[in-house]
Amino acid sequence: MRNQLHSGFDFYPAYLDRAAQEALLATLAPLIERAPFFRPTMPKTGKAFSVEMTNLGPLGWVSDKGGGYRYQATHPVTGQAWPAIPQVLLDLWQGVANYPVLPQACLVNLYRDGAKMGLHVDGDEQDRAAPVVSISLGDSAIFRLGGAERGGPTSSLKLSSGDVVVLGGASRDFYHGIDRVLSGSSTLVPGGGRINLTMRVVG
Ligand code: MD6
Ligand code: FE
Repeated sequence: MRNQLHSGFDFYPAYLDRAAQEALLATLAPLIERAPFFRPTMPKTGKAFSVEMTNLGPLGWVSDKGGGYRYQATHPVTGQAWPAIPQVLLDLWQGVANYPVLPQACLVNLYRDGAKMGLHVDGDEQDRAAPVVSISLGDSAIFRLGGAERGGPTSSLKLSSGDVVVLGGASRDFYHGIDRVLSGSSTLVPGGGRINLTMRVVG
């Protein structure tokens, strides 16, 4: 079932059932072992993100004080190329993105105790026509969606394990973030917490 809540913003609750969520996590585990989670830092202040990250695909999103927000082909700690995006994720993209190009990057966000993500626009991709497809696994989270201007009205939406969100059309440039994660609301992720995957065409 697809709900278009705003222009270009599609919400697919429970797109993946529990078995599919477990299978996806099992597919991801060895890839995350090769490309372990790292903690990005803010471009200006060098302050650490509360979210840990890794990537899949030819390009991965990274941030640090020296280099700022960017995409690069290698893991900032291991120096190795990112593992490929698994076929099951490319199939999911083709099922919901309605866009003729495959994603080059899949950012993997890990939210453990108290992690959150401030309001931001995904702005480091040249191809602004391509949507961003997001998959939530594990603990539920409160997602906040605003508009194109910072400081405008926002609404919140609970994202639960297996939910898929597509930010396309006008909503591709909308502010959004994660207010908080509801700790203990899911048993999916070993050790608890939430994993979010966002697939992007970088351009
Ligand atoms: C998250 N998601 O759900 C953070 N970005 O953990 C995002 O920042 C996001 O859900 C672009 C498109 C969809 C998203
Ligand atoms: Fe985002």
